[in-house]
Order: sequence, then C-alpha cells, then structure tokens
Amino acid sequence: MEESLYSEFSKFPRRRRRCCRRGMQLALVGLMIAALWAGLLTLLLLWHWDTVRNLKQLEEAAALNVSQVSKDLERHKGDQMAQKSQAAQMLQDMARIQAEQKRMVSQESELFRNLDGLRADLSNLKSYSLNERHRALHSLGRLQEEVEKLWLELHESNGSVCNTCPEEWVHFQRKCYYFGETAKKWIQAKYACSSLQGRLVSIHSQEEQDFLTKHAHIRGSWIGLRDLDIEGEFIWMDEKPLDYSNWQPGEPNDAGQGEHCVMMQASGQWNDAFCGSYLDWVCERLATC
Ligand code: MMA
Ligand code: CA
Repeated sequence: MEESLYSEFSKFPRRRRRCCRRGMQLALVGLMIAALWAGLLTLLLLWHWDTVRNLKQLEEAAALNVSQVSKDLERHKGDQMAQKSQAAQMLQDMARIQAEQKRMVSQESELFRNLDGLRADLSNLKSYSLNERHRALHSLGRLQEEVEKLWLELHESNGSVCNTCPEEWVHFQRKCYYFGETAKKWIQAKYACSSLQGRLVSIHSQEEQDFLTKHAHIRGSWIGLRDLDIEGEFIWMDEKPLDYSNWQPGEPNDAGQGEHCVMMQASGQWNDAFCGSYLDWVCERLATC
C-alpha cells in the first residue's frame, strides 16, 4: 500500500511538490509564532495577576496603615485635649498661687508694721516704768529722811537720851555708824546702806570727823557727798547744807575722767574720786532711844 502511495505521490509534478513544502514551512512558522504569542500572553497574564495581587496587598496594608494612623490621630487628639485642659488647670492654679502670694506679702508687711508698733510701745512702756521706778525710789528716800528727821526732833523735844544702835554699828552722839569693808562703787555703797536701814554718812562737825578719822580704813571709804548733777556743787545725802568740810589740800579737783563722788582717805581728809572706784564705805542711822 505504501508503495502505492509513494507511487501516487511521485506521480505529481516536481513544481507542485516544492509548493507543498513551502506551505508546510509557513504553517510551522505560523505555529511557532502562535506558540510564542501564547507564551508571551501567558507571561503577561501571570505578570498582571501578580501585579494585581501585589496591589491588593499594598491596598490592604495602606488601608491598615490609614486606620492605624487615624486611630493614632484620634488618640493624639485626645492627649492634646487632656494636655490643654491640664494647662488651663495649671494656669488657674498659678493665678491662685500668685494671688495667695500677694496676699501673704501684704500680710507680712502688715505684721512687720504691727511688730514695729509693738516694739515702740514696749520701749515706751519700759522707759515709762523706769522713770516711774526712779521717781518712786526718790520719793521713798525723801520719806525715809523725813521720818528720821521727825524722830530726831521728837526725841530732842522729849529731852530723852537716844544711844541705842544695832549690832555691828558704832554709836557716836545721836547717830550710829557702820563701817563697810567689802569694796564697792559709790552707788553700790549707797544701796548697801539703804539695805541696812541707813544711808551713806553726812559729816557736819569736827567732832564727828574726829570720830570717823579714828575708824578710817587704809583703802579709803565712800561718804554721802557728791556733785553728780552740777560740777562743783556738792550735796550731802541727808540734804543738810555743806556746813563743815575736811578736804585734803588741792581737792576737790575733778581729776581724770571726772570725779563726782567723795571719799574719806586713811587720814580722814576728803577727796573727790571716780564714782566707779571700788572702796570701803561708811553708813549712818539715828540712834534709837
Ligand atoms: C590723786 C589726785 C586726786 C585724785 C586721785 C585719783 C592720789 O590722788 O589727783 O585728786 O582723785 O589721784 O586717783
Ligand atoms: Ca580728786
């Protein structure tokens, strides 16, 4: 049979056979081109699907991001609001604190003013009470002296002999004398005599001076004579006039830093001396009957 086909085929003329081969070649080329196109299309399709898939993923991610960002934005807005209200609160607090501070400053200055007023009142009160005390002490001294004078006058008018002295006091004529031996300033000696119900001695006669000279101390003793108020104007503690004196020659001289208190030296003579010097002292009081 094969042999018959071939024989049939071979029966065609040679030109017709060439034409057939070319057709086949063309068909083959067409087939190849079609296959290439098909492959290309398939690749394109695959690339397209892949791109679409990627785009979808990107879209989803973007949507996710957008929702995340909007959530963050919301949260941020909320935070911002809270911070704003906090800031407003803080401003209010600050204004309140400033007002409080102002009030305290004005209160403080008021308090200082009051304190100054109180201090002034206190110092006024102090100086007032000091003045009162001095006045009272002065009046008391005057009263004591008055009483002593009255006693003296009373006994003199009665004609009775008054020669009684307390222990440690020495009697002479109508008076008793105490010879203090603990060195004191003039003012301290004055107070010491007062506390012994006496006063610093006032000397009014040579007899009295002679008696005192016999008891004079080596260190020297304060007596009740001073020129504290007016320089050179000497006043006795008993307020009697300066009717007798026994100054050492050249005294009183108000030497050095000022000498306004009188002392009796070991010789019995008087010298004006610095009132702050520490000396012995002599007190007197009236003898009792
Ligand atoms: C001298 C004499 C006095 C004076 C005393 C002060 C020793 O005497 O100047 O008048 O009071 O010094 O210490
Ligand atoms: Ca003197």
